[in-house]
Amino acid sequence: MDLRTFTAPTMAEALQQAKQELGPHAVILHTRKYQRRQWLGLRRREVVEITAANDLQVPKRHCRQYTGARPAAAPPGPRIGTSSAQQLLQTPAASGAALIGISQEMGSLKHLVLDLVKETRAQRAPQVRADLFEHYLQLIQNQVADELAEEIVGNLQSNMRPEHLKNAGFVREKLLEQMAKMIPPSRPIVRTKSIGPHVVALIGPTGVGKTTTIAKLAANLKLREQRHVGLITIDTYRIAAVDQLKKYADIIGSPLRVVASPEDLRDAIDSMINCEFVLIDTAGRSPTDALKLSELKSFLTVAGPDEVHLVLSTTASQECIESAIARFGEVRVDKIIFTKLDEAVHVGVVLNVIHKVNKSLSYITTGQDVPDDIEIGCGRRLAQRILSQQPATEPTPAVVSGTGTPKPRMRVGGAL
Ligand SMILES: Nc1nc2c(ncn2[C@@H]2O[C@H](COP(=O)(O)OP(=O)(O)OP(=O)(O)O)[C@@H](O)[C@H]2O)c(=O)[nH]1
Ligand SMILES: [Mg+2]
Repeated sequence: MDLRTFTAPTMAEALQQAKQELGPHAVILHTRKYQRRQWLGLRRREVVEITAANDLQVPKRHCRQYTGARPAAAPPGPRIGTSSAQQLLQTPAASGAALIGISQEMGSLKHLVLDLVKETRAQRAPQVRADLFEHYLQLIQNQVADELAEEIVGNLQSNMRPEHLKNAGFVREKLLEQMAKMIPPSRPIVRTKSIGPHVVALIGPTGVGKTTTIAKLAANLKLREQRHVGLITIDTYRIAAVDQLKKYADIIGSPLRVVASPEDLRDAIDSMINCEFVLIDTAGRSPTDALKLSELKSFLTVAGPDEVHLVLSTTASQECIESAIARFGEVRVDKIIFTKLDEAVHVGVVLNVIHKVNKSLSYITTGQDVPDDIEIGCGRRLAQRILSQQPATEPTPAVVSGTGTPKPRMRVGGAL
């Protein structure tokens, strides 16, 4: 075997040399690019190096499908000169080198695009000071709406002395404050009456986490705050839906009533007169299904709940979320619960929506674990999530405004 190394300014020239010297049956074993110093080391030039050999059998790589039969003997690998340069690039070493090249190109393209985005953004937001631009960009990258990000950073600019803008920790703190101010104060469930249950209904699109959130709320109220909690479901469309809540009710030790008509709902609430809280689960409705929404409205009119929380998933687009708020708003929406923050790539959308519709954020949910993955919708913690896109670092407030001692973790979600 004749093994040789060829160097040239380009891959094509190096291949040409290899072909000339080793003949048409040469096989490429390795390729690399490096910088060669010239002019007493002051200048550098890129050089392509190919290691090739003649008279070498390289098994061809090909996709194998399992047929039960032994694979046939591999045919010899491609050779220089037998066909085009494309064939040369199909050898393992050449395709490896090509992949490295492509990934380097992708890396530099990514930087280029990022620089371009920054430049475009800077042009579109000339009022944002250069030393606050990174913060502005961070908000935008976490899907905080452009105008909101400008407002937040603008407030920061006008409320801070220029010498403080260089103190990153201080700026971050002020940024958190500004963002938290954009969110109406959170309003978790609080019972104000002394007789009869405080009735809370959860409504919202399909699959957003209504039933799971009811279970989290009920478990926290019952097990951590020792409150009497009753559960009602009007989701009779699917047997599985009733089963799901029944399992939670059994584990928590709360009564459950399943109702099929608005009149039954009133009876069910009246039968729970000894409960301090009654939580009503509803079937998921498409915001475009006018009939089901009007049916939901009749249930709520009869039930007259103290609070109606609209449950929305953070994983949906802002457009879908806004359309859901508009449609469910026709039924009744007092507060909003955002679910699945653990799955959201960017949580800026929560800030945009809550600020826009000016409803209070009662809770956020952060996973499937009942009862742990729920928090009061605190503006500051939401702001922390947006700035870090990581779990917030400050202690979690009690789920309901009470002061119950936390009970050991209970996992029932996975069992269903
Ligand atoms: N990752 C994550 N999953 C969640 C969260 N909350 C609920 N889920 C999951 O979302 C799925 C749907 O939850 P459900 O509680 O059944 O949703 P729903 O709104 O009651 O659904 P319908 O009654 O069919 O409208 C389940 O797999 C839950 O475990 C959350 O905060 N994070
Ligand atoms: Mg449900």
